[in-house]
Amino acid sequence: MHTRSPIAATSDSDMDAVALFQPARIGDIRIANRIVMAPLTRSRADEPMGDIPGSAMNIAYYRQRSTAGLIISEGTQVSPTGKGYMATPGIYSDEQVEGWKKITHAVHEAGSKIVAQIWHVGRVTHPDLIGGAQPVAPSAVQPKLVAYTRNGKAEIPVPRALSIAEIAVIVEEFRRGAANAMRAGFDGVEIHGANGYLVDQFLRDGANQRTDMYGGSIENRCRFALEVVDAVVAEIGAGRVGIRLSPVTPANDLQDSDPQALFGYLVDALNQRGIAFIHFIEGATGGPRDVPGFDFSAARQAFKGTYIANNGYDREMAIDAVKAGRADAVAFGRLFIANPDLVERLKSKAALNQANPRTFYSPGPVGYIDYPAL
Ligand code: 8OZ
Repeated sequence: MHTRSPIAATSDSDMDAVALFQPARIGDIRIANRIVMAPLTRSRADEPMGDIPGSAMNIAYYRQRSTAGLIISEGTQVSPTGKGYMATPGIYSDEQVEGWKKITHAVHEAGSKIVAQIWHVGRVTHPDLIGGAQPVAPSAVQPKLVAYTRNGKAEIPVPRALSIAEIAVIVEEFRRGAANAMRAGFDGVEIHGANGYLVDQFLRDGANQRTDMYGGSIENRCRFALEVVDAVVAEIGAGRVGIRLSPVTPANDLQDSDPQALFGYLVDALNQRGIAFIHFIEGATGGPRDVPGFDFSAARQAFKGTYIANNGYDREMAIDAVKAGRADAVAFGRLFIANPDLVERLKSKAALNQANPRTFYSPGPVGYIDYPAL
């Protein structure tokens, strides 16, 4: 007799029955499986021409990975001063939109979906990366970080605190980034609210020492994030908007005194806005998962939209998380760098290529489009 128990469904013979490999819907976006390619900075845009994506190599890279149910693009800055690394692509100029069009077209042709990660680094940059300007932030609090620029390694300076008028301009830049993303053929956007960049700098009290309506109370520290969300939602609709959050990561020298209260409030506020997804980095970005301070399963229960889980997942963890309902989808970063056909490899339990960190941010095709498929 042939029965289909959940146990049998996880055996290699019947992978299509495993929830991780089944179709789903993220807001208004239909996805072919619940495997998500995480946003990955690769520093291979055309910097001299104006941080433009869409070279043949960029197109090949995304096309190769288009069996993911959803691709989240590398972080794409919403303005020239929102840039924190060499050769990251922007989404503020018409030339950048034209470049992104080639990528979204290739991804759609291959049957996948792609959202743009819209990004402003705030204080995590250096004047050499932003035309000589002083980096901006909620408050003049210097992170202990170095930047890599054309002139080598350099200490990141003290940022300048944004005025209220300047904050409104940046909210509009995010709105324009979302509008440009739709013009470029993306299926939606992910607001980069994680890893110590500008949105996160407003959220967490390690960087936000403001005494106006954007600082102090949790409500005030969430104001910028929610203004960005509201502007983007007004522009493209809540069903195509997500946000990435990292409540407990120490990445980019940012901390908070009470992540549970802060991000608990934020999740409730995002719920009210009906956005499509929250993409949670569970733990320290690219590091340990068991960092105290925030209850991810409570957030999963509280949030009505799609919960995308990320950070250190392997095949078994991902299958189990989706099967048990701890996540709706799972995002993989490093595994997608090294395995263009990750979905097929996870289905067939094939061996995985290992990513080479030395080529994560190096120019050129090596370590970018030359990882072998099965
Ligand atoms: C690694 C290198 C450069 C950027 C992030 C966008 O931490 C990044 C990033 C990661 O979210």
